[in-house]
Amino acid sequence: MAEFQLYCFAQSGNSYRVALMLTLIGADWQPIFVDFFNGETRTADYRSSVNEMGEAPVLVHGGKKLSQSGVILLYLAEHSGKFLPHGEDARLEALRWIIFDNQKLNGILATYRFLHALAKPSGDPAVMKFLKGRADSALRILDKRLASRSYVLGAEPTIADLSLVAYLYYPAEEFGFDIAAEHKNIGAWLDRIKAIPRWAHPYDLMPGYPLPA
Ligand SMILES: N[C@@H](CCC(=O)N[C@@H](CS)C(=O)NCC(=O)O)C(=O)O
Repeated sequence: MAEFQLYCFAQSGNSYRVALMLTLIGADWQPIFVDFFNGETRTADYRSSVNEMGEAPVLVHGGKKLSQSGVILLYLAEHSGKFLPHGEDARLEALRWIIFDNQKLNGILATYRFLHALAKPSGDPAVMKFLKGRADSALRILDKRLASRSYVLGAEPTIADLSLVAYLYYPAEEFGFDIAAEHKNIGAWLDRIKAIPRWAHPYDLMPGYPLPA
């Protein structure tokens, strides 16, 4: 058995943050497929034996079982010494961006993409308009941040970057708009992260793609 197990599925950008981190740090890990689209995270069994919050990702490492991608990223950074923000100020700054990301950026973008590309029926137009406005606003904030820095905290990539890329490599058709083309600094930053050795696309890292027709 691999050292780390990750409960995840291919369409989950929340899980991708962790799958990417494990891959970039060269960890010995294996995915455990979560059948999200058939309701696995809503089952009593999943909630009692995997995650009471009913979410993926969940990381298992020896006797530890962790959920919330931000917590898992911090754990892996401290464990490996890689993508770790150094010093108290940098650590707090990374957490500030991770929380912003979870709530306002990928937190909203994930729902928008789900309602656009995966839900049946797809989202109500008024709801979609509201979510798109919120997502655009958060993307503009990140784009501005990246105008004067290579990565979110500065010259080196950290867990803040690995959180913020969550849904941003999925195909533009799944959103109905092209994030990298509309936000040039984000586009350049995504290319820089893609150039880190061992980078892989979410659909190549996690099981469950494509969805059955
Ligand atoms: N803030 C959480 C979000 C996790 C999350 O919402 N995961 C989705 C899958 S992409 C999920 O399991 N949703 C189930 C639900 O909300 O019922 C994290 O970053 O880990």
